[in-house]
Amino acid sequence: MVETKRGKLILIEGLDRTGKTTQCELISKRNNYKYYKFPNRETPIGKIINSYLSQQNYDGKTLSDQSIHLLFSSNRWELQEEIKQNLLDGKNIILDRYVYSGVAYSLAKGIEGMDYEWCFGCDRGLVKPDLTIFLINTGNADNDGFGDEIYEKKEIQAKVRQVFETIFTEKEKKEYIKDHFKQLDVTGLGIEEVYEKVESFVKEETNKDSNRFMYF
Ligand code: DGP
Repeated sequence: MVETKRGKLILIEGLDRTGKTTQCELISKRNNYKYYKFPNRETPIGKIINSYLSQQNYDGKTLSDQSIHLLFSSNRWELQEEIKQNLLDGKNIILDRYVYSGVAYSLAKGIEGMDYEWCFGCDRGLVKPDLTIFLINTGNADNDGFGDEIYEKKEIQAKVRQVFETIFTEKEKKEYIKDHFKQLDVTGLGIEEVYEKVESFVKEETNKDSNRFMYF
């Protein structure tokens, strides 16, 4: 019996408004990748997250920082079996945000007791991407293009950015960064220019043999 080659798990991470969703959709459409966006706002937990982000029924007062952190993580766990099964069935997957956003947005709040280990703890055991592409944009330092969601503020984005950088330069394992991580500065680039680079990273990874799953 021929064993099915498992699919690749590729993640695009970055701050708000760096073009992650556009790039994920293009990769999905043009390379036949299955697309998962986190938070997934359609699940029961996702609906609470959406309500928190858009500051409707929940906000920072009615839902504690710890609770919302755990809900974001649960949202990833809700879809974990489905993601793993798709990979085992040989399907390639592109992820729009995942564990690193979970850690970065919560850590940026600077809440006592919510340190890196705490923030990271509930995501331990999730399948780790074969490749993480981190998009940075040094051009959107003002509020242009930000909507009304809870984190879409200049000061918060600046802190999140610092935390992302700390994660990728200090916290994540050096072997992972060397073999499974690419940073891409998209400042001033058009959609197709960014796509060309993202696609080259994706293709390079797709051509590598799939090995055993890695886990956070
Ligand atoms: P998006 O749909 O990609 O625009 O993400 C919605 C917002 O939620 C965005 O400001 C980033 C934030 N976010 C995404 N994932 C997480 C997470 O796991 N934890 C926290 N605290 N925030 C997150």
